[in-house]
Amino acid sequence: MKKTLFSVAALLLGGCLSMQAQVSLVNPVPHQVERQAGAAVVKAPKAWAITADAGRHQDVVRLLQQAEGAKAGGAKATFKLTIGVKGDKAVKKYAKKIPAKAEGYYLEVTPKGAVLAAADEVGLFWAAQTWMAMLSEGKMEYCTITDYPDVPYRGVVEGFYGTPWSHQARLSQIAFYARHKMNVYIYGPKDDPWHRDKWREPYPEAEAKRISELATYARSQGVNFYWAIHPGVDIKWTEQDRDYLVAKLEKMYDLGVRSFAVFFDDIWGEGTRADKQAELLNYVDNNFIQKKHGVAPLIMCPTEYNRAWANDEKGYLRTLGTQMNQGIEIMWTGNSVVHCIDRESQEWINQRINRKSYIWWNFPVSDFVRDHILLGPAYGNDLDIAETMSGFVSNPMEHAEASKISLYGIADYTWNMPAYDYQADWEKGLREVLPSNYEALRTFALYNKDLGPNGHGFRREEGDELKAIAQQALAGQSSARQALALKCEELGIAVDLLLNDDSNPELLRELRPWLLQGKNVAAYGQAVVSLAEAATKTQKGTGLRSFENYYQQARSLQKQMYDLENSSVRHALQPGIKVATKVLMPTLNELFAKAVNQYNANNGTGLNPVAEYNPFRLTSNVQQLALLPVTAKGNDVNVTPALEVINWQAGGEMVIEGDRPITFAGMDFNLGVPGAAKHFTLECLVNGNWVKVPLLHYSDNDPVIHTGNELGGMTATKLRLTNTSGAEQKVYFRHFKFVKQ
Ligand code: LOG
Repeated sequence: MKKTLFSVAALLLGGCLSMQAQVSLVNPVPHQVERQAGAAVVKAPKAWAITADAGRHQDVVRLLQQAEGAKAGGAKATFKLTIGVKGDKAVKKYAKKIPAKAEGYYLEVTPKGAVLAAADEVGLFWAAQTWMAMLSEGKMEYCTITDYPDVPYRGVVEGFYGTPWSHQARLSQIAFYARHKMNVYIYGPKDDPWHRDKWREPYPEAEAKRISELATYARSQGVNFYWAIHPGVDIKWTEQDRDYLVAKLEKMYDLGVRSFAVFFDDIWGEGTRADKQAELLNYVDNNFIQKKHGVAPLIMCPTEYNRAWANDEKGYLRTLGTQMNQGIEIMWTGNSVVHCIDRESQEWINQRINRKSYIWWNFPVSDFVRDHILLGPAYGNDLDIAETMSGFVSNPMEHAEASKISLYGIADYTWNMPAYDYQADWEKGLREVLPSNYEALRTFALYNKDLGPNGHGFRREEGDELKAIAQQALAGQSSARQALALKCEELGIAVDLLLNDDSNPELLRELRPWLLQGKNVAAYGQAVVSLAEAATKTQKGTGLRSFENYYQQARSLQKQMYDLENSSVRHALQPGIKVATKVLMPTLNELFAKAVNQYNANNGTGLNPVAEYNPFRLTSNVQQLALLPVTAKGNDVNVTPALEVINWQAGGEMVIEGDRPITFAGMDFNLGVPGAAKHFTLECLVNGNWVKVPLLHYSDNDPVIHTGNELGGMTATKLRLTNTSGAEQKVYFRHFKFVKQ
């Protein structure tokens, strides 16, 4: 029955405004937009009346009623909003125009009113989002839109190590996904105890209540809230553990969760067996997922979740592919843990798992590079692979608000792949996250895109726009040096504007350590340029503006950067705070060295030209260790931890070399396994001979490995740790540190 559900005072203020296209405010970019000749952008209606079949999606109706512009009132609104789903009387006339695709919708805006006609209820939800986005600047555009998603499941997996997102952050994320038509949020933070270590135990009341609230809220926003369990660390393939798992899922169901996932990543041992995983998940699928009403298809993350780790001969993936129920989705991170997705790799995996992979994209996650914050665009995935995947979710940073910049791009990419323009999208994302200071955020983000050297070898473009002036500045061109100084000045302005912007306090809180470091970088850049200028002059500078003072200033700023990295603003688990590491900082450091060398040569002085210097180098034939950075801070030397399982082959070694002899004060390291010490041999190269250093655990269940007293005072040029057990060892690389005297 067609019925006016809601009507409000009518005030359609016509009249043409600027020809700015309001559809351009809609993100993801819609598939087809048509504007009739003479179509116009006009003021949005001040109120509208909704016409829909009785009982039509209450959440959509509520959303539209609460939207800005939809003032509650009488029945006189002349601007009609006709909404419905295929089959509804209200939109019968438009049935042919509705795209025959899941979540698709047709939207038409004319002077008389707007029609939102969708293929299904979720599609109607997205139509409402498009309508509201169009109106967000108080204007609307006469047009028709035909739209639908390219990838069926789109969104986010909260799947990182580190501090899980707060409840408030999650609510804000869900609203953000809905606004950008992402329909998936998978809850799987590694450091939620009830997700992983205590997977058998129910949530305590307060946590349970929050999960329940998230599930309810997500449903009201058209987003599937998946709750993921991670039982692989200690699961036994027994009926008892199977029942524990189903009982936990039942509990989550009772809390309102209707979508479920089971993760087996980053484990070794019994839990990694493909046949057993398949058997368990089939059981869950047959006896739980299929038996309940309205539960989404089950998702699993395999142990061999990327090609680099896939052992094709042992056939783990093929076993899942053939034995696991067809309806179960299998996640996949691509050619390695952190990798962009292309057609060739999709073909490789899909034929093994006998279904379309469900992509877990490890960007912008920063749990393996916690000294960086990643504010760059989401790019690098092929644009013609939508039909090769069942889903695409991004694993973000523990900084929820800052992650929205790239998540905005992921929404767009997964909705309309061929039209995805990552650069244009990035600009829009920055605007959405901080409309009050978009330009400042953009400038700051330019210096926070790359990850720096990391164990996964995944890098991002940063500073390409600086490369030409950097090169010219280093070649001695004064105008290029000035251009560099201006860039630094702009960075400094951006930082100050952002530090003074209270419109998005959460974003500011997350960015703060990097903003403070950005300020140091900006000041350092200006000092270094002045130093380089002063080095070319024969006349001594006057007053404070002398070469010597610029030198001291630059040194002081280097120290301030170092101090900040080690101060309380840094994250407890984060070894530093790095900004502009790809192009700007290396350029400034090189410019500094050149200026100092030039000055020394002209004046017979011996000032130290080394700006940033790492006397240690790591080499390894254990593939996963080879790229791990070594950092030296004072007397502490650390190898950056790796998060995944390390397959340390028999005889595999890791060598750390100093550029001069190292006198040790002590060391310890943690391979995550009690008793691992007996499988490894530590040696130091003393006067050309390898000297063995005994290793021990302080207790049977403590994984930390210590060295005996022999190490203290020993002087060596190299340190070597070798797997001498004769077999591959599966370990974690939790920490590795030595202290020199
Ligand atoms: C973990 C993930 C982590 C990410 C990046 C998957 C499937 N699992 O190496 O929790 O956030 O890599 O460090 C992973 O990616 N292990």
